[in-house]
Amino acid sequence: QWKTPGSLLRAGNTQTTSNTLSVARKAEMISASCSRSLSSTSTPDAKFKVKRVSIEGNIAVGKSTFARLLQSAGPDWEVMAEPVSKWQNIESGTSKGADSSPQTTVSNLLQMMYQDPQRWSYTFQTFSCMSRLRTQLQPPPARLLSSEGTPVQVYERSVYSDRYIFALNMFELGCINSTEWAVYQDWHSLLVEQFGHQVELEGIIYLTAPPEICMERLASRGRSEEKGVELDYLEKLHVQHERWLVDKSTEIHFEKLKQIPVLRLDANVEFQTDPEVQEQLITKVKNFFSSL
Ligand code: DCM
Ligand code: MG
Repeated sequence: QWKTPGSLLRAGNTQTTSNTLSVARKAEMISASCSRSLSSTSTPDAKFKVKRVSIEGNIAVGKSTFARLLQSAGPDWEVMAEPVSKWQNIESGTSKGADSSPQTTVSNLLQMMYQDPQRWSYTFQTFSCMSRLRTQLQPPPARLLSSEGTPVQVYERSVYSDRYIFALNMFELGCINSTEWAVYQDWHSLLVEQFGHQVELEGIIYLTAPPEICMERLASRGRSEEKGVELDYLEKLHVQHERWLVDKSTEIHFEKLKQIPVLRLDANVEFQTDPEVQEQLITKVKNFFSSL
């Protein structure tokens, strides 16, 4: 029933992008070092009152736009963006992480994954999950730790969607073989068991829109690596989200994750421009956060 791996891409997607150290990457490095130095002044206990919530949803459903809306709406909320620019700029010797000095970019793994999913999906899923974990393990900024209200750290996606949406989907498509899938699950479980408590979620916001709408939004944002993505691929990812977060039929290996409250929000609305829609969404989010 799954299409052959190559079919998630339209033919002829061979365009390459320049691999200079992007502005986004620089901003990421700066904000990473800021949050580290700020948080070193706060009390170690304070971080336990900060709630963690992830925003989940299909490619181009509007997570980043929604995250920016949340960032501007709640002074007690801190949004942590997905480290996509790191996946587009693989550097030589990344082991020192975000605080290392600028290095030469050697490849764009996001592009490699979309151009040759069978060859690169495992590598991509390994790196995206690892870099996400590294980003999310950074302590929340001092502003949140000293907040009087209900401080919430909002993540754009999580190590759980990495595994139960993307990696699983690539395995089901045959782009990750059964050996790679066994290895992936083995290290993923180990990492979550060892570090999971530091990035554990109290809640999930699930943004949903028909795959056709995501397709339109994907086209209009025009990320060059995603040019070949087909509707069929977004439909499969949609089904994976529904299985995990609505039907709850995905087999989950972490007990706490099964119990997590999910706020499902319709993203097929004008939340980018319509202030009324924005206010309604924010109210729902506020109520959800205080219920956690
Ligand atoms: N992505 C992926 N596998 C993951 C996480 C992300 O293939 N585990 C891809 C999907 C998108 C891009 O990275 O092409 C993230 O963009 P967005 O946040 O809009 O979904
Ligand atoms: Mg995004």
